[in-house]
Amino acid sequence: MDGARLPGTSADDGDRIVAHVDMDCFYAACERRREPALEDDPVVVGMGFEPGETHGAVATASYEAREYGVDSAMAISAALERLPRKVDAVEDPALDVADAGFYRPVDMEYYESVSDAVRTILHDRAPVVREVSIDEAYLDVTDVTEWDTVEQWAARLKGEIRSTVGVPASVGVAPTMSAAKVASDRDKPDGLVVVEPGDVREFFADLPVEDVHGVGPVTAEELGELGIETAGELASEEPDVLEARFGERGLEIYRYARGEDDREVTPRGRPKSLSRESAFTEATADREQLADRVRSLAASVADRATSKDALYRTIGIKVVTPPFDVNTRARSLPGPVDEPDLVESVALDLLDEFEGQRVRKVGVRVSNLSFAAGRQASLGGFDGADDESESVETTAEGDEGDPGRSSDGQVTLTGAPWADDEGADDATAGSLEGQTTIDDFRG
Ligand code: TTP
Ligand code: MG
Repeated sequence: MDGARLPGTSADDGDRIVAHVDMDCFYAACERRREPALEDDPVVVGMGFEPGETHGAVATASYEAREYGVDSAMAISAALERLPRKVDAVEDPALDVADAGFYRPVDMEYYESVSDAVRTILHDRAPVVREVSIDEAYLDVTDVTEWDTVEQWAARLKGEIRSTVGVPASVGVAPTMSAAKVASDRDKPDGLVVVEPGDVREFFADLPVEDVHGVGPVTAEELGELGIETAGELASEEPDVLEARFGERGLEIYRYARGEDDREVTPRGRPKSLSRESAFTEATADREQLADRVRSLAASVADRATSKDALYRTIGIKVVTPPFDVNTRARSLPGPVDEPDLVESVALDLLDEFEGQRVRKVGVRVSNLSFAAGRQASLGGFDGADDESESVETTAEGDEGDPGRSSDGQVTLTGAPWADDEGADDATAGSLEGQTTIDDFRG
């Protein structure tokens, strides 16, 4: 990948091979699985819908139904205007049966069972799986395939899902989670798109800004007002313009648009690290103000670790100084602990190095996590319900490398900025600073 890199980020994009699997028109595909006669016809699945009725909303529509303009979230009544029911078309000479579809009510229990079957295959085939919704998951497949064989690998995975479970999937493969997600969407249905390391920035360039991770409809509209329509334009905007308009989040979407995404695929409930960070309205060098903020972040992180039964061996801070310099410092302990006081004292100690410097943002992080035996964090289901909050805590590893040793045998780490997974750390900043919104952040 070309373009500027943040200090400490990996120089090699090819580090990880990430696959994103997203099932095609999932609920409709499930309906077809148990009712094969629906195979080539338009199928609409309605939420709050009952056969013969016109109320409810479209949960999903098969690709054939989408050609009639039927799509998720549309009222069933509106969908029926575009695509009448087969049964009605049979009886009404004014309607053409060929231009009519099948309408089915949502049956979550059944879809969950199909999802479970897909999930079993994903876990069989990939060492690291992160389920994000009923029909979507990220896989880290670095250890089971190579860049020059990953296309066949992914094709086999799709084939296995299709032949074993009987539903179609689209797969995107890329060196980052956000590129993999966009790639899986690129050639739907039954798609398979591989974005090789080095091609990520180019792959993003012509995409609409909405495709950039963290950019929802509201942000996209505001970017439009700045004349930014594509990810490529976002990637070449001046970062301070974006920061002035969107705060810290402007820098995040800027990085994502540049293909920079060091989030790591982690199984749900088992984060690699837990972190909290918080921005100041104005950069400050005030020692007490900084220490206060670090104390409250340390308490929050330690609390989080305790509630997850996580023990940590490394405690770190992140200090962002103007203009956008991200500094991380960390210290490793002789063994894993769950000691909130230690998180605070180590974090404050590490902060000392920045005495006198103006700081715009601070963060506290615990990493090198292990989980208390017998009290494992749940790996969760396929429903994605707690994904947002979980991703708040999931930050990239990558700063564990190349440690320098200090005299007392503890390890001091410096290096990579933390990934702000899902941008949700700003939600925390908001709760402390009372000013951040995450209105249009998508998972
Ligand atoms: P999606 O993966 O967004 O959609 P999809 O699988 O139907 O179609 P695509 O081929 O574009 O991936 O969502 C998965 C399921 O979630 C979908 O089948 C139905 C449900 N869903 C809703 O109930 N309401 C919605 O607004 C959306 C978008 C999805
Ligand atoms: Mg889908």
